[in-house]
Amino acid sequence: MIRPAKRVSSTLPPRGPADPALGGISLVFPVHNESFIIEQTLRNYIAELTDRVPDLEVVVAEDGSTDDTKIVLERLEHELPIRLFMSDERKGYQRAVIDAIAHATKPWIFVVDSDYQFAAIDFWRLEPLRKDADIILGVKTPRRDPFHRVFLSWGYNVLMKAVFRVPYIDMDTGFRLIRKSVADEISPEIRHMSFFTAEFVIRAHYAGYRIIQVPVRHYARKIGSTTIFFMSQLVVICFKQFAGMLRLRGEFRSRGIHQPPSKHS
Ligand SMILES: Nc1nc2c(ncn2[C@@H]2O[C@H](COP(=O)(O)OP(=O)(O)OP(=O)(O)O)[C@@H](O)[C@H]2O)c(=O)[nH]1
Ligand SMILES: [Mg+2]
Repeated sequence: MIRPAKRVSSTLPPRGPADPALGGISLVFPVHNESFIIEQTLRNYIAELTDRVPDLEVVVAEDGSTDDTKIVLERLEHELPIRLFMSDERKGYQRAVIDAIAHATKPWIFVVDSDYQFAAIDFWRLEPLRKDADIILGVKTPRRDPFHRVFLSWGYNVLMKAVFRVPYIDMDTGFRLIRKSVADEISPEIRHMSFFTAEFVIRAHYAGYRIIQVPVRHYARKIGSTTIFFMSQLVVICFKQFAGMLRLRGEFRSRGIHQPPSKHS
């Protein structure tokens, strides 16, 4: 089993061009209440990738925002090469990502959180690995979140590794490159864990897909508020996730789904 390095390499691989033979990339941003940062995020990623990724599209999937996010996005739609999808009803992170993936048209999908906690140039740490993998996870190294979040996430990942015997240390990362065919196959099956995307990684692992982990830099949220984890909801979220984990394990058992014989990580 290949474990990811414990540090982000100080040498950044060449900043492109992305290998055209491996196919175009849909850059997908889930967005909810990010009015203060979304313009900076979109402009920086588009500036970094437009001339270096031969066949790029940018999908922006916003829903349920109660701040000025929709207005900002409507303005940017006239200026930037984005495909904008908005909805008044809040979908939640997981459903928003699954719906956005359905809108993507390129052979690869680069799903990135829109609050700029990841550097656009770190895309180049993931991109060259496309030839050897179906899913490339950017592991937050080190994770720049409040202590209670880091601790809970650590416990959660340890539990997932114990229950499903998977080698991944950051399954919910908001920085990942996924082969579109894999996303299309796995997404409709996701049903047990509503707040995280770990279920996607576990299902892909058990389906035998190649998953690679790469350390990437992570930055503290600069502005805006936590949209997924409110302290008051954490206990409920943890309980629901645990129940979802058990249901997923039960489903695997009843369907006779086992670990694939050998894995890369
Ligand atoms: N479309 C959509 N996007 C969402 C939803 N909830 C969160 N997001 C986006 O998903 C990404 C991840 O959410 P975050 O709140 O940044 O999650 P986090 O990084 O784990 O936690 P904080 O940054 O501390 O809030 C961000 O880009 C959010 O704007 C949702 O219901 N719908
Ligand atoms: Mg965030």
